[in-house]
Amino acid sequence: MFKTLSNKFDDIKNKFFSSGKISEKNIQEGIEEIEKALINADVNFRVVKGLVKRVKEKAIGEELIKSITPSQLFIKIVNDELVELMKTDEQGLEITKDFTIIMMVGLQGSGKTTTCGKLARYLIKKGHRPFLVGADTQRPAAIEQLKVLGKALGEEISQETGSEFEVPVYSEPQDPPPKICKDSISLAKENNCDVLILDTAGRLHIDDALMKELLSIRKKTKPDHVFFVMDSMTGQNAFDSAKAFDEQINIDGVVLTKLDSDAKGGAALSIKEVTGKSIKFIGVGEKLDALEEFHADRMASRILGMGDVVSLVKKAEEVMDEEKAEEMYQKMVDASFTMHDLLEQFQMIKKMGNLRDLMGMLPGGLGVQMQNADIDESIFSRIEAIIHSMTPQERETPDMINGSRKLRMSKGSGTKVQEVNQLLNQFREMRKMMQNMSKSGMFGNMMSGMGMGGGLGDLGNMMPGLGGGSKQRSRRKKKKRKKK
Ligand SMILES: Nc1nc2c(ncn2[C@@H]2O[C@H](COP(=O)(O)OP(=O)(O)O)[C@@H](O)[C@H]2O)c(=O)[nH]1
Ligand SMILES: [Mg+2]
Repeated sequence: MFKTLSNKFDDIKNKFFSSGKISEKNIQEGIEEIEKALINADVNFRVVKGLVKRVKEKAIGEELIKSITPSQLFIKIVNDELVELMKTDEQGLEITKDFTIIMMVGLQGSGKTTTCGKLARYLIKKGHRPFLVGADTQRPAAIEQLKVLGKALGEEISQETGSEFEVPVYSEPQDPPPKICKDSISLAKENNCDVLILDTAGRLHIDDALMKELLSIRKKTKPDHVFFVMDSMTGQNAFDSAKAFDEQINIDGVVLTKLDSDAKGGAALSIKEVTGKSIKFIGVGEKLDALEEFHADRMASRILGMGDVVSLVKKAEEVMDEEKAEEMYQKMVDASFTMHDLLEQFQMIKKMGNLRDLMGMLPGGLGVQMQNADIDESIFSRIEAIIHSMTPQERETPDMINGSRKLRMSKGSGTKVQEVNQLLNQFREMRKMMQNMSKSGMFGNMMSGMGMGGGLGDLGNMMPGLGGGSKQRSRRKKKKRKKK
């Protein structure tokens, strides 16, 4: 995501703004480079002009505050402008009514059907019961696709909660789409669902028949939200379709898909300015969990190559319950963290999904580096196997593990003795680090600590859960303080 831009911004930062000093000439040249970078990344021309002008005014006009380095200030100015460009009033989707109707529209292949499934998952996680409606009778496969998504989602949730969960998918391919949608309202209510998600047909180009159909669906169902699903890779044409859809059926937000495969990122920066509509969600993969609420500030720091620490923390929080986090935190502070806890951490990380994606969110070059560095995911299973081959006592006090015990573990886990050694060494190092950190009160910096791969060894880089925990704790502490 945004490889072109973030690489370029990295170059610019190094070339012009790496030293503490900054001159008007630096600024001028840096800004010109930024302008080129944005144009190359397919950011709308008008948007680039506006941004460059504002950055220039601010950079030249601004008192370069002494407390931070001028170059940091410059980066901050650019960052703030990027945020301003993409800023939205509200993030994600807050359901406030007893019954809510969401309608998805967009060109064929933009990702409507997939997004319906993802959105259903997002809403279930927030405690809602979605009802999916296949109103794309143009392509019979589209209804089947929606059914497959609904079934997979139902299975995922059932497995997670241990009780039967179903995501109803309704369609009646013989009926006209507006009737299907209209009929689905009472069906959804009968099924005790509180959110209706309408998956409509798309075309390769805007056409009158489609617009008529969509308008009729809109009239018959009076949706609370109409989301335009837009493929981020389609470039400038996508804006014209967004505008056309808006003029004819009135959209109130955009879901920008396929950002995972869009190296340029121009669309994310231009949509708001060009169409006046905010991005609500972004699609970052084909799977059901690959949907994120859109946050302008996080997106800006991704683009500037500062990683996306906040997203990572959130993801960690999602899989880690608060009590567990508290417990882990205490253990780290007392340095009573054991191999057993490490195993639990691993299981949590696994739940967070693909390691490579997670690495991409780490700040600085490191994340990208790790992402490119062919992460061997099997290392998790091997470490787990080693820990499993330990006795409970050994897990509690790894220091007792001697040569013959190591040999037994390596045999039991099917790994090399070197690997056992490596794990024990890294674990020791990590514990030492935790002790030092808790002594110096540095736990707040744990998240950035994840970036310090060198010190923590591979383990450090694999333990985002820990950072999530300490962050959560400090936030809760703040809340408590507020109450007092
Ligand atoms: N990589 C990636 N692929 C996506 C994303 N969203 C959708 N797709 C893929 O894009 C293709 C078209 O999606 P679909 O939902 O059928 O589009 P529709 O015609 O608008 O309903 C499918 O192959 C999806 O798997 C995304 O965020 N990332
Ligand atoms: Mg579809």
